[in-house]
Amino acid sequence: MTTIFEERKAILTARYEELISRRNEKIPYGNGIYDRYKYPLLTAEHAPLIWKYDFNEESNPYFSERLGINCVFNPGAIELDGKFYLVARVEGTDRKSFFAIAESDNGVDGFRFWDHPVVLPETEDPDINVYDMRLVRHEDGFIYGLFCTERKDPDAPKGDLSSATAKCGIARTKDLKTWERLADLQTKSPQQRNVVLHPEFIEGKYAFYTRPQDGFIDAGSGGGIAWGLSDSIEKAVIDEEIIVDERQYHTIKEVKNGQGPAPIRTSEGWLHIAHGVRNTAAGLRYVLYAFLTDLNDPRHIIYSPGGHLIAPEGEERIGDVSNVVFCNGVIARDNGDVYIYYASSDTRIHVATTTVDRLLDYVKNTPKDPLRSYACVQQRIELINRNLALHN
Ligand code: M1P
Repeated sequence: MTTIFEERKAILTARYEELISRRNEKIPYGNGIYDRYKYPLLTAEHAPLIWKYDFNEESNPYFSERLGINCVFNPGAIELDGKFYLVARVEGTDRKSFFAIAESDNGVDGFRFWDHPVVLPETEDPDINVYDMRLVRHEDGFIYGLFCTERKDPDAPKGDLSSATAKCGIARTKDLKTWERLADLQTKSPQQRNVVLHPEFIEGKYAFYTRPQDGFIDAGSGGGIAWGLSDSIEKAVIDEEIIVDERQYHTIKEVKNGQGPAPIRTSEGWLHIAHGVRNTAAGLRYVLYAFLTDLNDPRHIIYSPGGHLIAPEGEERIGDVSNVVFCNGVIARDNGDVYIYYASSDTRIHVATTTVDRLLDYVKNTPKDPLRSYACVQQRIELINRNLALHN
């Protein structure tokens, strides 16, 4: 007679394999800028069963979950030897996040997690939570992972169990398997999230995109995406942060913004993907946007299209933190193909595919945000009139 353990194990294993081997489908008739796909690439269901279940029938006769996974989101991304790797933020049902690597041959489906999550060494001041790793292959020869390290605020009044501090943690690797932890980034700003390492030295120094913020959630007086240089990466210190991309009233980035992955080097400039946040009666809304900076001076914006590049759509709009898309991973291949890995509503991971040429066309030819309704109408009328003139 088949036991409950055997039956459940067989069914769940078969369902898992079916999910992992499901082919993805490009959704036809996109917006011309990028293509979306039918299925998310990674969800909590993609976590290997050996992460969650005790496979010993004696200690787990009902084949019950022992260590649940809540969601899988906000991945860093890198291509190594022709394979696509995501370092996903995996959140257990205990609310703690950790990093885990999933790999795929084609970047749009077949992502399978490695057996073991990343073992990220701690500093002397242990992280309580780590998340949102940006992977960067730096010209110094290392692959760096910059991430948010969160700890309880030591100055919080007694009884306040929510106040936290966010800093940028730094680790490096050559193979994604063994990680060396370096000192957390030091800046003058009280808190940092969304810190990204620029892939090249600038003036012989390590260059960082930062996001100064006054509090854990609020950017407060932090003006937007900033930039700073450090002599060292082992003990990185930024003395001065200058604003690269400012937050603005009544735009998609009124409340906050943050650099996404490290920018892509193109013949016409550094291509950036970032997130912008506005407030609504239903809470914060996170969208992605793009801009181009000068090849020789990556802190100087040369094209800044108005509006969002990607906003949450359909099921993407719903999840643990609804109405959010967030991107901290992109892969730009030598042939010009670009894979934008984004997460929706802090719950699951998707991909949008495009090319460097299409993105350059987008950033160069999409009008800037004119910042006023009247000016927006003028902008649209110009487009309409140019189109009508073509038919007369
Ligand atoms: O919940 C939405 C996002 O919130 C934070 O981003 P930001 O610092 O820009 O507000 C991050 O915690 C991110 O992980 C999360 O997806």
